[in-house]
Amino acid sequence: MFFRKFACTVARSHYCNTRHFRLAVGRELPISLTCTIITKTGIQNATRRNFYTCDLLCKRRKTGEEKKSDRIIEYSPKKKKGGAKLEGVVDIWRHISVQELADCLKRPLEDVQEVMLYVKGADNIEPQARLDDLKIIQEIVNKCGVKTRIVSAPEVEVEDLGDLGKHHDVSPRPPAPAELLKPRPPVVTVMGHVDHGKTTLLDSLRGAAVAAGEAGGITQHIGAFTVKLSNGEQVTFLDTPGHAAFSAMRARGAHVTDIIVLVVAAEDGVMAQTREVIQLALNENVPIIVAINKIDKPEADIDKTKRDLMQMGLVLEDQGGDIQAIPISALKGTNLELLTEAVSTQATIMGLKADPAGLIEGVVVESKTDPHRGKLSTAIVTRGTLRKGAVLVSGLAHAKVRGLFDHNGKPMTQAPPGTPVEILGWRELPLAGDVILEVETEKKAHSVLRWREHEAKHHKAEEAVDEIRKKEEEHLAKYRAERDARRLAGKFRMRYGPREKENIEHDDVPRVSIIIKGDVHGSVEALLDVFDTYTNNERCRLDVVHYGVGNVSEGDIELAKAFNAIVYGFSVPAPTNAPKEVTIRCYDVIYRLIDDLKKEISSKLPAVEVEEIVGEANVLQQFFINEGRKEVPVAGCRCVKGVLKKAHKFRLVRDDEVLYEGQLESMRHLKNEVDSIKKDVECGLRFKDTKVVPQAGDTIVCFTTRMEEQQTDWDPGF
Ligand SMILES: Nc1nc2c(ncn2[C@@H]2O[C@H](COP(=O)(O)OP(=O)(O)OP(=O)(O)O)[C@@H](O)[C@H]2O)c(=O)[nH]1
Ligand SMILES: [Mg+2]
Repeated sequence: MFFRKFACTVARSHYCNTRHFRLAVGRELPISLTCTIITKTGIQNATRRNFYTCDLLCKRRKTGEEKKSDRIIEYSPKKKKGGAKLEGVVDIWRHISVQELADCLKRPLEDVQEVMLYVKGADNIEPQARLDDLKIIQEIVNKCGVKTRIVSAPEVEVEDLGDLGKHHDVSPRPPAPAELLKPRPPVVTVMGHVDHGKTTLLDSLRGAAVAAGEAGGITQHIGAFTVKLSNGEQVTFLDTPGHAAFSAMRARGAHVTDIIVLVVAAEDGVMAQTREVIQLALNENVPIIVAINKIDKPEADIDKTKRDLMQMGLVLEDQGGDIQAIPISALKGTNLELLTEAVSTQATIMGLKADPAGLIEGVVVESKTDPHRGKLSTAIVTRGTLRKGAVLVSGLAHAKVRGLFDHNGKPMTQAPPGTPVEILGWRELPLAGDVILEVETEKKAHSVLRWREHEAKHHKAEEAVDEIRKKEEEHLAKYRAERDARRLAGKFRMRYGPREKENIEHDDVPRVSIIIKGDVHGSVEALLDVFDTYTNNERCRLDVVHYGVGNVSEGDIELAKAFNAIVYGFSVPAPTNAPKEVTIRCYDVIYRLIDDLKKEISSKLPAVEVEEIVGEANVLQQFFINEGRKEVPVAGCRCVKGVLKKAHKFRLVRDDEVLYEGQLESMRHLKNEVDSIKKDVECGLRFKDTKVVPQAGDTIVCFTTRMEEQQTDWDPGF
């Protein structure tokens, strides 16, 4: 019985190990017998083979004395690692912090940190340091004499984090005491309608020629630079685009500025974007100085421009108000000194000062990814003095400043308040318009970002819940209304069979999928704003699969392949090694990109049948002719417009109602069958359908049809 059991055990385990051998020896069984039993009990050959080839069989034979001695089989219990007995269990999770681990273990933090010194890989013993490796966490806990249980990270209560947030987020410092404030250069934003001469004005002020080199002759980026005026004062100027597509950039310009110089071309007067700027200035409560430009042009009308401005609610100095309007010629340099004087005076009146000490504060004007230098942002420092090595936080991005540059790309050692500066060293790309705050250490920056990410996630989750609730309510209301309507109509009944699909994913609506890559954040934002004006999704869907700042990457190309999307690059170079099956189109001018997209959308629209009227005839008389045994009706007509062609289609109209549309059977002039009838010529027309009986007074229209490509009616507003 025992042998049978033993053999079965061996068979079940499908291998022969030391323990079985020991068992056999322990029971004083000869190995050969064990094998016989195994054979009898029908163990597979493979098992037997294993049994015979077991390494223990190769041991030397026992001596007679050895055989006589009692053999004791010892099953030694598994050795415990570390030797210490583990008591109790604590829950651990991946990314647990050292402090959280100490709390779970109910041990002082110092104890845990001391234990960590003896654990390989647990190098960072800072209380907030996160432990990513579960094995290391287990080892720490075991070394503390406790067993572990792996659980998922507990949900962090928002209420708890509310308190934590006070320590983990940063906010601008309270206003500095008056004695610490020092005068700073004014930030002046030049704004106005497209082509009214903003960039030319700034070029004249700083002796540059930016306007001449702009793609498409329009400004498409917000630019920030310092200009030293002839009186020695420094002014920070921001140049903004005037094209309709860049309203977000203009709004940002108006937000960060102290003074707005509104450029209005004297030949055009107040235009759409002039109005937009005036509204922005009024909303942001920013003082305006008007520069009436292009006065050198013969068609310039300064008085009309002033009247236009008055109508917009600007009370100019001439009319007893406080807004200065200076007629200038940016191109010829006329009256530019008067304009700069006005800017200086306005800045002096405003008494612009800032605290140049302490942690810096600033605003991102623009941000971009440079293929060689990495992530960069142009910012204006509003408080403190920015130097290399500063740790900055902006939205969900942070930087350790590696370099500061002015608008010409020259390195700067420091950037005091009111200075525009290009910052190098961002780990993530900050968003244009976001506030920049300096923090003491990188550790602090990380904790701020973690907090903000958590806040953002929480906010998003809340929004999603609201959205879901709203959708649910809408759906329920719709369902109830439909159900009540069915009940009223007596159609309330059980429905059988599979339920109809509510969402048809692959509908027949044509689709244009696109990926957008732009040089700076502002231009991508401007493009997305333009796409928002597209509303014709029921005729052709416009799908923005992905967008981002920087050059077209391999990832973008892969995505384009997957979604069958077109990659549009804006002010970025086209990649040289792109596969042929992916369409990549790069543009430097926004309206050219949009025109191309419009063409693409139009090409997806199905062609429509277009009718072209060739000629028209009046029916003068109805008569019948005999054809075989049948009497068929014939219309005696006169062609009154164009020409009638037998091969084309004909339409019989009576009292504005179409009675028939189709081909002719016969077209006769006098007795002859003809192919066409000219204007003022009489003829007899017989339709193919003999049931159609024309009457005197009817109109017969001859027309052709052709398929014509449709054009999208998308109007992006420019
Ligand atoms: N005659 C004359 N032409 C001017 C003057 N100022 C600008 N221009 C011309 O107007 C055109 C547009 O000038 P820009 O400076 O590019 O205009 P802008 O307002 O910067 O245009 P956007 O930035 O695209 O909105 C250029 O051809 C300039 O040479 C001026 O005072 N007199
Ligand atoms: Mg410009």
